Amino acid sequence: MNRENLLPQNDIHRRIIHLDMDAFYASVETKRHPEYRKMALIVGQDPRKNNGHGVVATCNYEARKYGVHSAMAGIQAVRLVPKEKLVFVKPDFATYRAVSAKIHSFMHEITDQVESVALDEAYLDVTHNKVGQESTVQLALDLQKKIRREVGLNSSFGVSYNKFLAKMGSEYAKPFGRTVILPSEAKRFLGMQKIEKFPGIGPKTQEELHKMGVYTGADLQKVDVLVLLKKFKKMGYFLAQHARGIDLRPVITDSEVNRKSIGIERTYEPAIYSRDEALSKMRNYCNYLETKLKKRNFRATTVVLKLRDNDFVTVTKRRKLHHPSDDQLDFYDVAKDLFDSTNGFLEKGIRLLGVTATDFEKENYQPINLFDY
Ligand code: TTP
Ligand code: MG
Ligand code: MG
Repeated sequence: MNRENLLPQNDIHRRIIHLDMDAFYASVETKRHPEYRKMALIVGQDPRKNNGHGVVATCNYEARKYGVHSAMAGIQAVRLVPKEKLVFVKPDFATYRAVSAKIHSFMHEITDQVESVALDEAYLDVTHNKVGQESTVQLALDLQKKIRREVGLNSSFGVSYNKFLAKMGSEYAKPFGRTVILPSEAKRFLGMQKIEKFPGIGPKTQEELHKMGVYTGADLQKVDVLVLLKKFKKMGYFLAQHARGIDLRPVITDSEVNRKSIGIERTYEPAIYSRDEALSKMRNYCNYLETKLKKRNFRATTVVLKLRDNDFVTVTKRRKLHHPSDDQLDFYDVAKDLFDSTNGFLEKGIRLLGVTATDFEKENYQPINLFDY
């Protein structure tokens, strides 16, 4: 068996931008207080005025030179930075939210396929965009320029064919970074990265990987998929994909979050004539659906299969699950049964294939899941 078959097929046809503001809160504060421009500015309570309490929310790049970083105890920052260079500013979330809203409005001028990850960061799927710009890089540059012009702040972006690579890209050349990772360059780019830079690899996994002699993406690329699966279970599955530049997670728009069903469909040209090929696509879809549902803490009770043949004959078939689920295997079992209960599609050729999970039941507790990232 070719072990690469364990992994989903790569999709290199999307155009994704990840944009992240540089030292976001700190930059907003520097703009408001230009007199602090040359200082090491920390956003957070000043521990010297607060009985030693306080945490660094973020700091400017001047402070980072001294080793200060987000989530560090404020008191430690006081030890690291010379007194005359250090300034603390209390966070002002109302302003950060307002600036964030403005930045988002610029993004929505380009596309509504915007997924906010935090106040200062979002993914944009610009495969189809409102401005009809062919060049993704130009779109990203224009957005970066507009943010700088209109709100006076710097950002960094990554451009690639999936979220994982776009995010790696925006981190890569911070601050004021502009990184483009083409499909042909992905493997080499990832090979160069330390595994600490891979989003989703926590300190424990890093340690385990180091024990296996894995320090870089190139090392990770050499580890057999089965070894990763056995050792890290589901996380290993994602590690193997990421090392190869595979990430099928869609951009989930903020409005979609409230939608009542989640589905994915694709058209095929040439059409699909093989059952195995159709089932393999469906397996990828179900994997997608699981990720999307888990992210929102939803479980579906119904699966819908959609097929269209070369004569544009379309059917949708739906079936209830035995129990509410967010498990791709449950979706796949039902989708496969539904598929096998149709007639004539493979002979005619399938030009559209889709699977939807619907009739949600929201879990009222949030299980801690290491694989949600
Ligand atoms: P980040 O984008 O992680 O950091 P940043 O924008 O300050 O710096 P960078 O140039 O490296 O992107 O986080 C965005 C904002 O979220 C940050 O300005 C402050 C806030 N934040 C916290 O409050 N606590 C944290 O632990 C982190 C990481 C961020
Ligand atoms: Mg940032
Ligand atoms: Mg961020």
